Amino acid sequence: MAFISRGFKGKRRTDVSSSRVPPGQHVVNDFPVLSAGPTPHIPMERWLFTIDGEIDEPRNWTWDQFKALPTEEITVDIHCVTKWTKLDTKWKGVSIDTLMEGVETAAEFVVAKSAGGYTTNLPLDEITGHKAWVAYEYDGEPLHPEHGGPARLLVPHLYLWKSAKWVWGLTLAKEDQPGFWETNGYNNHGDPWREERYWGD
Ligand SMILES: Nc1nc2c(c(=O)[nH]1)N[C@H]1C(S)=C(S)[C@@H](COP(=O)(O)O)O[C@H]1N2
Ligand SMILES: [Mo]
Repeated sequence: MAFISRGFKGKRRTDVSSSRVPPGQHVVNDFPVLSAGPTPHIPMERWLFTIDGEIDEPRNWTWDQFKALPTEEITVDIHCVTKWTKLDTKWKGVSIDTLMEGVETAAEFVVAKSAGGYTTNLPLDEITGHKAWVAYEYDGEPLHPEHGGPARLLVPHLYLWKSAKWVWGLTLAKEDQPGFWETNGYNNHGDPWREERYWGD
């Protein structure tokens, strides 16, 4: 249906097909804050990023160790299920490929875990292969606590609820385990280009 109605608007259709804005989204210039709970205060001496679950030797990094890992600068468009899109956001962080280097695992899924208890689930092959980062700078500044600082997951090809703020671990698993929003009505996958917004989309 959406495709047909778009086809009737000859002029706009060109805009739509060349657009970087997924269906149903509009571009914002500000950076809205969306959190299901309060911003957790994380003492840096207690911050520890952990990869556990389906892995022979769990890995972890203190903040100092994490900051010493190779970083990447990423410029990406981000899309929230509440329909805002922000273009060309600039981040610095560590690629999941770097964190997973040399890991042999039978896992096909991960659950990202955050301070405060938020979780979100992802297929492992959608966060590896240069598709996701743990970001700790935004626009050249340390990531603001409201936006997930000290560090958040950044998975720009999926709706932003998959980009867990205050992330401090990934649990590898053979079975998919829906996270916070995925058990509260949001789609299990969340591809903005397919409008996978809610359960059943
Ligand atoms: N830990 C945690 N991460 C979270 C959330 C949350 O409530 N807690 N909200 C998600 C949702 S629904 C969105 S849209 C984005 C919002 O990120 P922002 O506040 O930086 O815009 O964070 C995602 N990550
Ligand atoms: Mo969201």
